[in-house]
Amino acid sequence: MSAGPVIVLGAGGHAKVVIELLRASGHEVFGVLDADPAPRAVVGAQVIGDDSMLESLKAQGVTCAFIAIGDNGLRLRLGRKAQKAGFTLVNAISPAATVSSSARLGVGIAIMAGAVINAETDVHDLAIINSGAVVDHDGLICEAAHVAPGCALAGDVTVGQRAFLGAGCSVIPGMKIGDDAVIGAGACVIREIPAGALAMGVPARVTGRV
Ligand code: JB3
Repeated sequence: MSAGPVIVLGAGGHAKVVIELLRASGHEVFGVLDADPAPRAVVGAQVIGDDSMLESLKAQGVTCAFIAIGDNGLRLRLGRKAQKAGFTLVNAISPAATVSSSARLGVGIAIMAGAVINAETDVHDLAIINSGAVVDHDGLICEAAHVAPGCALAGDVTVGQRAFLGAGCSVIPGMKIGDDAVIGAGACVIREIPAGALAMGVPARVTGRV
């Protein structure tokens, strides 16, 4: 069910996926705002300007927005800026994703094709659960975290705000990954990862700070 036309912020690769998700889930995509306002199409949606256009869009009856930018910190800032400007953040959830009826979702969330969100998991605002990623029961994905394609999070895993789990990493039950942490692609997390840490490998070891 569409909540009204949606303005998409960001015109890169992530936006291509998100625009297709929004359309597939029944939303009308009004257009795209990008830091590079050059007129161009993004999977058929038109770049119409930059973020300075947000106010004028409201006057045109556009009151919904989606922040389609992969940089977690920037996505969070832009999401809160859009909300402060009076926009409602919608979710972009693939019809080919599996989301438990007991899962609790915030707003501005992207859940791609093949993703699985299991029972009683919380996904907070502006998070990304990317293609084929699994977040099992009782998980907590904090705001603006990004779980990249093919990740496998067992039960009761916490991923902190703005944290990034690289493609294909796995996390054993009960692990906590701190805010702003970065986990390398293919890593296997078997111990807690502190906030702001860079960890990689099998098993994942902290190799530095982000
Ligand atoms: O890993 C996967 C499957 N996807 C990645 C995604 C989650 O993140 C993807 O491979 C990329 O790593 C990244 O996608 P994204 O964010 O589309 O990357 P990029 O191609 O750099 O596009 C970012 C867009 O945001 C660019 O077009 C910038 O001009 C634009 N941008 C930067 N700052 C902004 C702003 N747009 C607006 N509206 N406002 C800004 O402040």
